[in-house]
Amino acid sequence: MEANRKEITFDKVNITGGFWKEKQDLFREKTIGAVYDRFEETGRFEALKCSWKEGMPFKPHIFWESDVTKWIEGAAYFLQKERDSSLEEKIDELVERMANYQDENGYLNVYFTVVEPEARFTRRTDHELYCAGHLIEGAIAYANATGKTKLLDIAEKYVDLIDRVFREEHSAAFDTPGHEEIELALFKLYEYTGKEKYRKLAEYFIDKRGCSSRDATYDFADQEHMQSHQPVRMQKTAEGHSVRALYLYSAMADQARITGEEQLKESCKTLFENITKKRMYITGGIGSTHRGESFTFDYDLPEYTAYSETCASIALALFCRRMWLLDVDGKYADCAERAIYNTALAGISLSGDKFFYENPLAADPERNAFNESRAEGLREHLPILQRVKVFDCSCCPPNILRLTGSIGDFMYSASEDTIYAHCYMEADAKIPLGEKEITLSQKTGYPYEGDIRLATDTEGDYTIAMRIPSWSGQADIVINGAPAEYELRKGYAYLKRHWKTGDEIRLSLSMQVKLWQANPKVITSCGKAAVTRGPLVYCVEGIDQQTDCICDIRISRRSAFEVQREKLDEENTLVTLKTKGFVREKSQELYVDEPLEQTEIQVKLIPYFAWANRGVSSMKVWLLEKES
Ligand code: FUB
Ligand code: ZN
Repeated sequence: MEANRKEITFDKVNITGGFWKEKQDLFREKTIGAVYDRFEETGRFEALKCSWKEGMPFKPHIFWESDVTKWIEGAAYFLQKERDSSLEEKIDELVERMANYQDENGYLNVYFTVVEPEARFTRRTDHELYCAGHLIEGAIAYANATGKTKLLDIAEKYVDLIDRVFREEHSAAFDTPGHEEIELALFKLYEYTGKEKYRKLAEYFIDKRGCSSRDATYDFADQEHMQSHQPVRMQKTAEGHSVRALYLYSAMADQARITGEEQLKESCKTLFENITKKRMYITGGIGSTHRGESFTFDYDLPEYTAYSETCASIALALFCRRMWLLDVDGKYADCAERAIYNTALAGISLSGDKFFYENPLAADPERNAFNESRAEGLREHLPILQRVKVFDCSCCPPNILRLTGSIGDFMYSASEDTIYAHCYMEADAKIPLGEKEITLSQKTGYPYEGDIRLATDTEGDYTIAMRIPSWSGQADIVINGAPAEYELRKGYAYLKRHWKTGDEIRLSLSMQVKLWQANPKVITSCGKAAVTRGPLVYCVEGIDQQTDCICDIRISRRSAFEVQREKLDEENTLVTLKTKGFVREKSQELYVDEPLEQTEIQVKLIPYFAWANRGVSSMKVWLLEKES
């Protein structure tokens, strides 16, 4: 039996400097307000007055409440660190509106109150339970941050109704949510309140999925879309809508941790392996197609039409964080960082107020006009070249807000005698460990630099397990200046000793630039290489290159890379890479039967998350690899 590991949540951690402090400051100053303003302009908050009538603008949408409560959740994570009365006033006003239209019996969804009240709990695909999940998470976050429990009371009253309707009476037209989310929220509510009924309801939804004939009112493809094609414990491959899938897998991992069930834990591991070995972009993006915003089949990872929704990578990171509580293996934090530092962060502009929904691995302005997914001509969020302030379907902006506000969640976990350091950030932390509370302070230039200094202020016998990322190859660890003795297990260096106040671990990770090839079955990436340094995936943007044909750029793994901290624009400094590359001479012909001469150019690469911040430009992650 493995030691019982506990999550260490962000409230035990204070981000004090470096990369994430800059992000959190930006989000506090800009993003919270920017998302609020857009939601105000688009009627999401007005809708909560619950006074819409036919013919009026801003007809409420079935999942507008989830946008609102996700925004509240994100804002609450910032309030947890720094109270702000004017922000709280805004939230209190929204809570008041919700309290006013909550039904006597606890029901809460504005669409099914003013537009189709007769259709409550009749259509599985209509997101009522998804909204309830986000309500729960928002309510817990706000109560935690401020001590104000009105939203939590609203959420609990609604959950009590859901429990009665779904688990006791079976009076809804379906058994399990069409869009998962409530399951993981219910586990959170169970752990927050200690009330068993919430755990039972979460387990009911998970165990019933794929086993209910009342849910099977759609065809097989739809069942896969909602991960209902099989009972969850039989599912071996990640299928269907990628955000739904990863919220489900996250809840399954919660259930496995809480109940100790081995079979469910094995299922989670199997799904993780399928995703990371066969269905995930090198950027940590998942969901290869806009059709159903879904997974497709093994090794299908197209570049230009990658869907790779921001929310899906956030959900993947949430799943990974749960997995490292089940199984301490560095691959989970490797994957979480891949998703966070690349796709999730690409989801927001460096200015903090514009968003991508999809995160393709290549973009070309001309080609984009004919992009397969744009052919439907319907949705503004289908592959776009510049981030926008709001989408019709605005799930991603508040999701990146809540991720960034709670990013400290990804730093540590703990068992009775071991602290696991998973993702590195500059922060102070107070970690409960057995009877003790361990005070740690971390200093680092991560993700641009591989030097991590972790100092303890608490004397005692315990172990600190430092993750050695798989990309780092070589890692040096010294304690108080002397080489450390440690045991290396599944990507963690276990440092066990009698720690004294002021002891400092210094971990030096090699930040060597790496070129990666994809499995030959990834047909669009054959003959190409992707460049990484540390956890960051790099890309080329047309604006920086000495050629207007970036898809012809060839790089070589034998060429040196110059690593430079430099300004991307007036406001943003980041680490760029420069290397020698080659492009072919231009030709007037469409086809030639002699190889075109190649000329040498300098190629500049920037972190993928920073692309599309300097106007419209072409972009590419996978570059042709020059063999000789
Ligand atoms: O349907 C609710 C959310 O909107 C999903 O999670 C996203 O994929 C987007 O469709
Ligand atoms: Zn989204």
